[in-house]
Amino acid sequence: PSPRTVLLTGAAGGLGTLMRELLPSYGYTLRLLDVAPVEPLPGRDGQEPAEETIIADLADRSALREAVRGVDAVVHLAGISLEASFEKILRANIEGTYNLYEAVREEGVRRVVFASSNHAIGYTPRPRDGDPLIPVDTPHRPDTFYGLSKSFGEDLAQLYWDRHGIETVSVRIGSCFPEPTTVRMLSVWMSPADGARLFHAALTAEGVGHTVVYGSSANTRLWWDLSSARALGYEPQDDSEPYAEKLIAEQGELDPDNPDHACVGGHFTTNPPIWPH
Ligand code: NAI
Ligand code: 15L
Repeated sequence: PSPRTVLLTGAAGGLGTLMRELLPSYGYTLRLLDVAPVEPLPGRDGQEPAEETIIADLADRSALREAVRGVDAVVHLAGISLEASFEKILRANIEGTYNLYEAVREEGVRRVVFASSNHAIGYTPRPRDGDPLIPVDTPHRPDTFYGLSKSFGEDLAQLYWDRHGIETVSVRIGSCFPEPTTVRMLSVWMSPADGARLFHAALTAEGVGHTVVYGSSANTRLWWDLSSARALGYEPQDDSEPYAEKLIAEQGELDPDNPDHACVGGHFTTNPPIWPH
């Protein structure tokens, strides 16, 4: 049976807020978890019952057990989403994801959708004209401690499948924001609507074991191979190309001699943005 009740971790964040808006139309009832306050969605104040919300840190294992109790699946977005000290990444992303999988195992939840990132393979050279798309089994080449934590999360998911039979789709998300704002994002952008399509496919496809997919729209300038995502039933509907002319006029084409533009991870490989908290 397809999952109906889904725990959405990281619900107060950017992607969490977008998925909170979009996933219910696929028939899911969401339970929300974040360490930060989860605000009412704009325009919905008092109009309908708010989703069940749990304010808890991923370090709190008893809160995680309660949060996953009775859900059909987890969409795991919570964590540090930029570069930070190893100690911070260790606590939130590495131990935090381990704590979540332990709660999932203990409570018998069958499936997780894990928000991995392109930064798990960030030092992979970006394809130039005529190069093949980057395959999903390309080796991990994390560009930051942040990217390293996503490599860890993918391996953890593999372990929990092989040892405990817990299914995961690890989605190496490119950039999921309302619109692409850089020339790099023309290649890696995932529209929020395609993000919801992909998460829905990842929640409902049968027999996924541990499957790794790239998360992006059907961009004309795509860098990676979406075939494992399409095999789940994902049919992206969007393409960043309508934004290309304006962005290239403002920023120029990606410069082959600029190290910021050499690899998939972009400026994460040279000067990563730091988590502000
Ligand atoms: P975000 O930074 O806006 O949201 C992350 C949320 O996780 C925040 O609300 C934060 O309070 C929560 N969080 C952080 N540490 C926590 C902890 N210890 N316990 C409980 N909650 C905690 O990030 P965004 O953009 O929404 O990304 C969501 C997820 O998707 C992250 O795991 C990120 O690494 C991943 N991702 C996002 C991409 C994007 O384009 N938005 C690209 C690739 C990966
Ligand atoms: C990520 O993993 C970040 O969480 C997100 O904020 C973006 O920077 C994205 O990668 C990207 O590569 O654009």
